[in-house]
Amino acid sequence: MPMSPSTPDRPGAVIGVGMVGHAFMGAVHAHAWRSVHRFFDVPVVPRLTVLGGRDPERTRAAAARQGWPDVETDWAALVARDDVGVVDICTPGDSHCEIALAALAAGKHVLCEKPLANSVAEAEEMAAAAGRAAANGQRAMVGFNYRRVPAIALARKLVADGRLGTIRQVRAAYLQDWLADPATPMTWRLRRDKAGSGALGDIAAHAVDTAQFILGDRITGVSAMTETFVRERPLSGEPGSALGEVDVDDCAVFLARFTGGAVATFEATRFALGRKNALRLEINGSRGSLAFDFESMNELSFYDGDADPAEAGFRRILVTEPTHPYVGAWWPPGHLLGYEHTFTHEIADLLTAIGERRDPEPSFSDGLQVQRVLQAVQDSAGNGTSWVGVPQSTE
Ligand code: SOE
Repeated sequence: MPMSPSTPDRPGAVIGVGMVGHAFMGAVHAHAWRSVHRFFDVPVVPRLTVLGGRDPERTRAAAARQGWPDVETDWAALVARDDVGVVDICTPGDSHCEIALAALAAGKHVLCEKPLANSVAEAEEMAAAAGRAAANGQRAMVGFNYRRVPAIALARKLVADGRLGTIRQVRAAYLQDWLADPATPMTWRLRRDKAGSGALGDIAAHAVDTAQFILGDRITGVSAMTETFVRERPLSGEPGSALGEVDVDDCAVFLARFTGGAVATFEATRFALGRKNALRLEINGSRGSLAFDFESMNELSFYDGDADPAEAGFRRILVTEPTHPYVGAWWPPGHLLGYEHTFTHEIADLLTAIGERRDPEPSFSDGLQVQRVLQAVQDSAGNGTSWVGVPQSTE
């Protein structure tokens, strides 16, 4: 039976999920929607209802693989369906705003992949629409999944508990290498009209959200540099393919300040040969330090500055105890989690917020704030690294 988005907390409530987009992000989201209620005690059980995609054949094939009973080739038809209570947007950034606004207008809850939009103006519209829809019991969340790595959630707790003292410095880097070869063909991620920006929106956005999440603080300004190393790429993998222009950044490097006084460096690149998905953070406070690398995502290194200097040193915490964030729902200690679990956690948190009738985090307002940081980076890079303030939201 179709469920109204505003009445999700009946015992045994079921909510229909309509997902738009079925490539890498769609596949990992579908995995999470399929399994979340089998591990987490969520107040609303998701029912995979319909998959949206433009190409009928490819969408039907993806639906069969991912477990969707129905498909729509027009996202507007998917959003309008009565049996859809939550719309999950896994498309390139150029369609996030349009789909999210339509879904909110149709009374649905929304989960939208990151970055929230391709521009601050779009993100503002989305945050405003989500704010209005909240009064109708609708929830909107942006998918910054790395917040849901247990080690990252533990890092936030250690900072909040004061174990690091006053935070002074942050070193954040998101390093990948899948574009290092100039022969790698064009993709939508290398087109400004589709993706908004390059490494900046794709992966620096994660580093910004994750650092702000751990510190419980926001960036106030940046000084930035971006570079495009390979300005033309083959349009396809075929020999002799024509070349297309790359009009986004290949790497972004910037300094930042936080409202609480911490200073930070950020680096995002898809040219760091040998680094596959290394989201790295090192945080130094007056009482201790933390270090994390997603390529060893089940570990967090902690240096306790209060320890006897004779015995002090970075201590590797294996974040697999049932008392660690999210871990109790999974396997016994030492039985490691992976990338896909972060999405299951994200969706468990969204369903919990829906059931508890409160705004989920990160909200569309949080997504807008990250978008403002990305814009400040672009403005600064365009002005020869000048300092650019990040407007602080009043929402
Ligand atoms: C590609 O760089 C990508 O898939 C990002 O788009 C994701 O957000 C990140 O989690 C992994 O890398």
